[in-house]
Amino acid sequence: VRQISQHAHSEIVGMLPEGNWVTRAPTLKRKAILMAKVQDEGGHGLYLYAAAETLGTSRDQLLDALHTGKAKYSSIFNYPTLTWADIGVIGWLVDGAAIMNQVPICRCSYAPYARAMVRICREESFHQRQGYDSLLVMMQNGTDAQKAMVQDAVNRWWWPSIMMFGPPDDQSPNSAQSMRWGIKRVSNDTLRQKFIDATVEQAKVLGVTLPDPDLKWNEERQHYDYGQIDWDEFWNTVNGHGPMNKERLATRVKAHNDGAWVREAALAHARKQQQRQQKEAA
Ligand code: BYC
Repeated sequence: VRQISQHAHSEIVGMLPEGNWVTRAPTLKRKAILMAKVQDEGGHGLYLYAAAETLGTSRDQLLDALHTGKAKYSSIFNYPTLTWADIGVIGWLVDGAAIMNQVPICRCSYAPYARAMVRICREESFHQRQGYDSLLVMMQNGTDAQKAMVQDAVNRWWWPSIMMFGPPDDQSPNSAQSMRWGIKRVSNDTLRQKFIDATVEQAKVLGVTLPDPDLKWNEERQHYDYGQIDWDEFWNTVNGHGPMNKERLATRVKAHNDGAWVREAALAHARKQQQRQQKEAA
Protein backbone atom coordinates (compact mmCIF):
# COMPACT_ATOMS: atom_id res chain seq x y z
CA VAL A 1 0.00 0.00 0.00
CA ARG A 2 2.86 2.36 0.90
CA GLN A 3 4.65 2.01 -2.43
CA ILE A 4 1.57 1.91 -4.69
CA SER A 5 -0.18 4.81 -2.96
CA GLN A 6 2.96 6.95 -2.95
CA HIS A 7 3.25 6.26 -6.64
CA ALA A 8 -0.42 7.25 -7.14
CA HIS A 9 0.09 10.47 -5.16
CA SER A 10 3.16 11.26 -7.30
CA GLU A 11 1.10 11.00 -10.47
CA ILE A 12 -1.64 13.26 -9.10
CA VAL A 13 0.70 15.88 -7.63
CA GLY A 14 2.81 15.50 -10.80
CA MET A 15 -0.03 17.05 -12.79
CA LEU A 16 0.50 20.40 -11.06
CA PRO A 17 3.92 21.63 -12.29
CA GLU A 18 2.97 20.97 -15.92
CA GLY A 19 -0.68 21.97 -15.61
CA ASN A 20 0.72 25.38 -14.76
CA TRP A 21 1.89 25.71 -18.40
CA VAL A 22 -1.20 24.47 -20.31
CA THR A 23 -2.51 28.02 -20.84
CA ARG A 24 0.93 29.27 -21.92
CA ALA A 25 2.02 26.54 -24.37
CA PRO A 26 3.61 28.19 -27.43
CA THR A 27 1.49 26.46 -30.11
CA LEU A 28 -1.83 24.64 -30.37
CA LYS A 29 0.03 21.38 -31.06
CA ARG A 30 2.15 21.69 -27.90
CA LYS A 31 -0.94 22.65 -25.87
CA ALA A 32 -2.86 19.58 -27.08
CA ILE A 33 0.12 17.32 -26.30
CA LEU A 34 0.56 18.82 -22.83
CA MET A 35 -3.15 18.51 -22.01
CA ALA A 36 -3.10 14.85 -23.07
CA LYS A 37 -0.01 14.20 -20.96
CA VAL A 38 -1.46 15.81 -17.84
CA GLN A 39 -4.70 13.84 -18.33
CA ASP A 40 -2.67 10.61 -18.71
CA GLU A 41 -1.05 11.33 -15.36
CA GLY A 42 -4.47 11.76 -13.74
CA GLY A 43 -5.42 8.39 -15.23
CA HIS A 44 -2.26 6.76 -13.90
CA GLY A 45 -3.05 8.05 -10.42
CA LEU A 46 -6.55 6.53 -10.62
CA TYR A 47 -5.33 3.07 -11.80
CA LEU A 48 -2.81 3.08 -8.98
CA TYR A 49 -5.32 4.13 -6.30
CA ALA A 50 -7.54 1.28 -7.55
CA ALA A 51 -4.59 -1.14 -7.30
CA ALA A 52 -3.86 0.04 -3.73
CA GLU A 53 -7.56 -0.36 -2.83
CA THR A 54 -7.37 -4.08 -3.72
CA LEU A 55 -5.20 -4.41 -0.60
CA GLY A 56 -8.07 -3.27 1.62
CA THR A 57 -7.33 0.44 2.06
CA SER A 58 -10.06 2.88 1.08
CA ARG A 59 -9.58 5.80 -1.32
CA ASP A 60 -10.53 8.17 1.53
CA GLN A 61 -7.76 6.74 3.72
CA LEU A 62 -5.22 7.05 0.91
CA LEU A 63 -6.15 10.67 0.17
CA ASP A 64 -6.28 11.57 3.83
CA ALA A 65 -2.69 10.32 4.24
CA LEU A 66 -1.61 12.56 1.34
CA HIS A 67 -3.51 15.62 2.52
CA THR A 68 -2.24 15.41 6.10
CA GLY A 69 1.37 14.98 4.95
CA LYS A 70 1.67 11.38 6.24
CA ALA A 71 2.14 9.80 2.82
CA LYS A 72 4.99 10.79 0.55
CA TYR A 73 5.03 11.63 -3.15
CA SER A 74 8.02 12.05 -5.42
CA SER A 75 10.41 14.81 -4.36
CA ILE A 76 10.72 15.95 -7.99
CA PHE A 77 7.31 17.63 -8.00
CA ASN A 78 8.36 20.11 -5.32
CA TYR A 79 10.42 22.15 -7.77
CA PRO A 80 8.97 25.08 -9.73
CA THR A 81 8.45 25.18 -13.53
CA LEU A 82 9.89 28.57 -14.42
CA THR A 83 9.96 28.51 -18.24
CA TRP A 84 8.50 26.59 -21.19
CA ALA A 85 11.81 24.71 -21.50
CA ASP A 86 11.07 23.14 -18.09
CA ILE A 87 8.15 21.30 -19.69
CA GLY A 88 10.44 19.68 -22.28
CA VAL A 89 13.04 18.87 -19.63
CA ILE A 90 10.41 17.28 -17.36
CA GLY A 91 9.42 15.02 -20.27
CA TRP A 92 13.02 14.12 -21.08
CA LEU A 93 14.52 13.74 -17.60
CA VAL A 94 11.63 13.25 -15.16
CA ASP A 95 9.58 10.92 -17.35
CA GLY A 96 12.82 9.28 -18.51
CA ALA A 97 13.74 8.55 -14.88
CA ALA A 98 10.20 7.37 -14.18
CA ILE A 99 10.36 4.87 -17.07
CA MET A 100 13.71 3.51 -15.90
CA ASN A 101 12.25 3.02 -12.43
CA GLN A 102 8.87 1.71 -13.53
CA VAL A 103 9.56 -0.75 -16.36
CA PRO A 104 10.84 -3.41 -13.91
CA ILE A 105 7.64 -2.94 -11.85
CA CYS A 106 5.60 -4.24 -14.83
CA ARG A 107 6.93 -7.65 -13.77
CA CYS A 108 6.55 -7.20 -10.02
CA SER A 109 4.92 -9.86 -7.84
CA TYR A 110 1.59 -8.09 -7.19
CA ALA A 111 -0.53 -8.54 -10.30
CA PRO A 112 -2.95 -5.57 -9.95
CA TYR A 113 0.06 -3.24 -9.62
CA ALA A 114 2.00 -4.96 -12.42
CA ARG A 115 -1.01 -4.79 -14.79
CA ALA A 116 -1.51 -1.06 -14.12
CA MET A 117 2.18 -0.47 -14.78
CA VAL A 118 2.09 -1.94 -18.30
CA ARG A 119 -0.18 0.79 -19.63
CA ILE A 120 1.46 3.47 -17.51
CA CYS A 121 4.90 2.66 -18.95
CA ARG A 122 3.63 2.81 -22.53
CA GLU A 123 2.20 6.26 -21.89
CA GLU A 124 5.32 7.40 -20.02
CA SER A 125 7.36 6.45 -23.05
CA PHE A 126 5.26 8.82 -25.20
CA HIS A 127 5.70 11.49 -22.52
CA GLN A 128 9.48 11.11 -22.58
CA ARG A 129 9.61 11.34 -26.38
CA GLN A 130 7.39 14.41 -26.60
CA GLY A 131 9.68 16.17 -24.08
CA TYR A 132 12.83 15.24 -25.96
CA ASP A 133 11.24 16.24 -29.27
CA SER A 134 10.24 19.66 -27.99
CA LEU A 135 13.80 20.24 -26.69
CA LEU A 136 15.31 19.09 -29.99
CA VAL A 137 13.15 21.63 -31.85
CA MET A 138 14.33 24.40 -29.53
CA MET A 139 18.00 23.34 -29.72
CA GLN A 140 18.02 22.87 -33.51
CA ASN A 141 15.76 25.70 -34.70
CA GLY A 142 15.59 28.02 -31.71
CA THR A 143 17.16 31.40 -31.06
CA ASP A 144 20.19 31.75 -28.77
CA ALA A 145 17.84 32.84 -25.97
CA GLN A 146 15.72 29.69 -26.42
CA LYS A 147 18.80 27.47 -26.39
CA ALA A 148 20.00 29.18 -23.21
CA MET A 149 16.55 28.58 -21.70
CA VAL A 150 16.89 24.83 -22.40
CA GLN A 151 20.37 24.72 -20.84
CA ASP A 152 19.12 26.61 -17.77
CA ALA A 153 16.23 24.17 -17.34
CA VAL A 154 18.63 21.19 -17.65
CA ASN A 155 20.90 22.78 -15.01
CA ARG A 156 17.99 23.09 -12.57
CA TRP A 157 16.36 19.68 -13.18
CA TRP A 158 19.37 17.35 -13.52
CA TRP A 159 20.20 16.80 -9.84
CA PRO A 160 16.57 16.56 -8.65
CA SER A 161 15.97 13.99 -11.45
CA ILE A 162 18.72 11.67 -10.30
CA MET A 163 17.44 12.03 -6.73
CA MET A 164 14.11 10.54 -7.89
CA PHE A 165 15.59 7.04 -7.60
CA GLY A 166 15.71 7.45 -3.81
CA PRO A 167 18.51 7.30 -1.25
CA PRO A 168 21.70 5.28 -1.82
CA ASP A 169 21.20 1.51 -1.42
CA ASP A 170 22.98 1.39 1.94
CA GLN A 171 20.57 4.05 3.28
CA SER A 172 17.36 2.65 1.80
CA PRO A 173 15.38 1.17 4.72
CA ASN A 174 12.57 -0.33 2.57
CA SER A 175 14.65 -1.99 -0.14
CA ALA A 176 15.37 -5.32 1.60
CA GLN A 177 11.72 -6.12 2.33
CA SER A 178 10.43 -4.78 -1.01
CA MET A 179 13.00 -6.88 -2.88
CA ARG A 180 12.04 -9.94 -0.83
CA TRP A 181 8.37 -9.39 -1.67
CA GLY A 182 9.21 -8.81 -5.33
CA ILE A 183 7.54 -5.38 -5.54
CA LYS A 184 10.92 -3.76 -6.10
CA ARG A 185 13.14 -5.63 -8.52
CA VAL A 186 16.15 -3.38 -9.13
CA SER A 187 17.98 -1.26 -6.52
CA ASN A 188 17.90 2.55 -6.31
CA ASP A 189 21.61 2.95 -7.20
CA THR A 190 21.51 0.46 -10.08
CA LEU A 191 18.57 2.27 -11.69
CA ARG A 192 20.19 5.66 -11.10
CA GLN A 193 23.37 4.49 -12.85
CA LYS A 194 21.38 3.05 -15.76
CA PHE A 195 19.52 6.33 -16.16
CA ILE A 196 22.72 8.41 -16.08
CA ASP A 197 24.44 6.14 -18.64
CA ALA A 198 21.50 6.48 -21.06
CA THR A 199 20.98 10.21 -20.52
CA VAL A 200 24.58 11.35 -21.08
CA GLU A 201 24.36 10.10 -24.67
CA GLN A 202 20.98 11.79 -25.21
CA ALA A 203 22.42 15.09 -23.88
CA LYS A 204 25.19 14.90 -26.50
CA VAL A 205 22.66 14.53 -29.32
CA LEU A 206 20.65 17.41 -27.90
CA GLY A 207 23.70 19.65 -27.54
CA VAL A 208 23.33 20.48 -23.84
CA THR A 209 25.79 19.94 -21.01
CA LEU A 210 24.82 18.16 -17.81
CA PRO A 211 25.76 20.24 -14.74
CA ASP A 212 28.18 17.75 -13.19
CA PRO A 213 31.94 18.27 -13.74
CA ASP A 214 32.64 14.77 -12.36
CA LEU A 215 30.56 13.05 -15.04
CA LYS A 216 33.17 10.86 -16.81
CA TRP A 217 33.15 7.50 -18.59
CA ASN A 218 34.85 4.86 -16.45
CA GLU A 219 36.35 2.24 -18.76
CA GLU A 220 36.87 -0.25 -15.96
CA ARG A 221 33.29 -0.06 -14.61
CA GLN A 222 31.80 0.44 -18.10
CA HIS A 223 29.60 3.15 -16.59
CA TYR A 224 29.70 6.92 -16.14
CA ASP A 225 31.09 8.12 -12.81
CA TYR A 226 29.11 11.01 -11.36
CA GLY A 227 29.55 13.65 -8.66
CA GLN A 228 28.28 13.79 -5.09
CA ILE A 229 24.50 14.08 -4.77
CA ASP A 230 23.27 16.64 -2.22
CA TRP A 231 21.37 14.27 0.07
CA ASP A 232 20.55 17.09 2.50
CA GLU A 233 18.57 18.79 -0.27
CA PHE A 234 16.86 15.44 -1.03
CA TRP A 235 15.77 14.74 2.58
CA ASN A 236 14.77 18.33 3.09
CA THR A 237 12.46 18.11 0.07
CA VAL A 238 11.14 14.63 0.97
CA ASN A 239 10.37 15.88 4.50
CA GLY A 240 8.23 18.77 3.34
CA HIS A 241 10.70 21.65 3.09
CA GLY A 242 11.44 21.83 -0.64
CA PRO A 243 10.74 24.97 -2.70
CA MET A 244 7.12 24.05 -3.57
CA ASN A 245 5.97 21.44 -0.98
CA LYS A 246 3.51 23.71 0.83
CA GLU A 247 1.99 25.08 -2.36
CA ARG A 248 1.60 21.64 -3.98
CA LEU A 249 -0.15 20.16 -0.97
CA ALA A 250 -2.36 23.21 -0.46
CA THR A 251 -3.45 23.04 -4.14
CA ARG A 252 -4.39 19.35 -3.81
CA VAL A 253 -6.30 19.88 -0.56
CA LYS A 254 -8.21 22.81 -2.08
CA ALA A 255 -9.07 20.77 -5.22
CA HIS A 256 -10.35 17.93 -3.02
CA ASN A 257 -12.45 20.27 -0.89
CA ASP A 258 -13.81 22.10 -3.95
CA GLY A 259 -14.86 18.73 -5.39
CA ALA A 260 -16.87 17.70 -2.30
CA TRP A 261 -20.20 18.64 -3.99
CA VAL A 262 -19.44 16.30 -6.92
CA ARG A 263 -18.88 13.36 -4.57
CA GLU A 264 -22.04 14.23 -2.61
CA ALA A 265 -24.11 14.53 -5.81
CA ALA A 266 -22.81 11.17 -7.12
CA LEU A 267 -23.67 9.47 -3.82
CA ALA A 268 -27.17 11.05 -3.78
CA HIS A 269 -27.73 9.87 -7.37
CA ALA A 270 -26.57 6.34 -6.50
CA ARG A 271 -28.92 6.26 -3.49
CA LYS A 272 -31.90 7.40 -5.61
CA GLN A 273 -31.14 4.81 -8.26
CA GLN A 274 -30.92 2.07 -5.65
CA GLN A 275 -34.27 3.14 -4.12
CA ARG A 276 -35.88 3.14 -7.59
CA GLN A 277 -34.57 -0.35 -8.32
CA GLN A 278 -35.81 -1.63 -4.96
CA LYS A 279 -39.28 -0.14 -5.64
CA GLU A 280 -39.42 -1.72 -9.08
CA ALA A 281 -38.32 -5.09 -7.71
CA ALA A 282 -40.98 -4.97 -4.93
N1 BYC B 1 10.72 11.28 -3.35
O1 BYC B 1 13.74 2.94 1.47
P1 BYC B 1 13.62 3.83 0.26
C1 BYC B 1 5.98 9.60 -11.31
C2 BYC B 1 11.25 7.93 0.46
S1 BYC B 1 7.60 9.24 -10.90
C3 BYC B 1 10.04 11.20 -2.19
O2 BYC B 1 14.65 3.69 -0.80
P2 BYC B 1 11.63 2.69 -1.46
C4 BYC B 1 5.74 10.50 -12.43
C5 BYC B 1 10.63 6.55 0.50
O3 BYC B 1 9.28 6.58 0.15
C6 BYC B 1 7.77 9.04 -9.17
N2 BYC B 1 10.27 10.22 -1.28
O4 BYC B 1 12.14 3.68 -0.34
C7 BYC B 1 6.70 10.84 -13.32
C8 BYC B 1 10.88 6.16 1.94
O5 BYC B 1 9.97 6.80 2.81
P3 BYC B 1 8.83 5.96 3.62
C9 BYC B 1 6.99 8.00 -8.50
C10 BYC B 1 11.21 9.31 -1.57
O6 BYC B 1 10.15 2.75 -1.46
C11 BYC B 1 6.44 11.71 -14.34
C12 BYC B 1 12.23 6.79 2.23
O7 BYC B 1 12.38 7.83 1.30
N3 BYC B 1 7.43 6.68 -8.82
O8 BYC B 1 5.10 9.16 -10.66
O9 BYC B 1 12.28 1.35 -1.32
C13 BYC B 1 5.22 12.30 -14.48
C14 BYC B 1 13.38 5.80 2.11
O10 BYC B 1 13.57 5.37 0.74
C15 BYC B 1 11.94 9.34 -2.78
C16 BYC B 1 7.19 5.66 -7.99
O11 BYC B 1 6.65 5.86 -6.94
C17 BYC B 1 11.67 10.38 -3.68
N4 BYC B 1 12.34 10.52 -4.82
O12 BYC B 1 12.21 3.32 -2.80
C18 BYC B 1 4.23 11.99 -13.57
C19 BYC B 1 7.61 4.30 -8.47
N5 BYC B 1 12.81 8.29 -2.78
O13 BYC B 1 7.89 5.41 2.57
C20 BYC B 1 4.47 11.09 -12.55
C21 BYC B 1 7.46 3.26 -7.42
C22 BYC B 1 12.63 7.65 -1.61
O14 BYC B 1 9.55 4.86 4.32
N6 BYC B 1 8.24 3.52 -6.26
N7 BYC B 1 11.69 8.27 -0.89
O15 BYC B 1 8.17 6.96 4.52
C23 BYC B 1 9.53 3.12 -6.10
O16 BYC B 1 10.13 2.53 -6.97
C24 BYC B 1 10.16 3.37 -4.76
O17 BYC B 1 9.15 3.70 -3.83
C25 BYC B 1 11.28 4.45 -4.75
C26 BYC B 1 11.79 4.57 -3.29
C27 BYC B 1 12.43 4.07 -5.65
C28 BYC B 1 10.72 5.82 -5.15
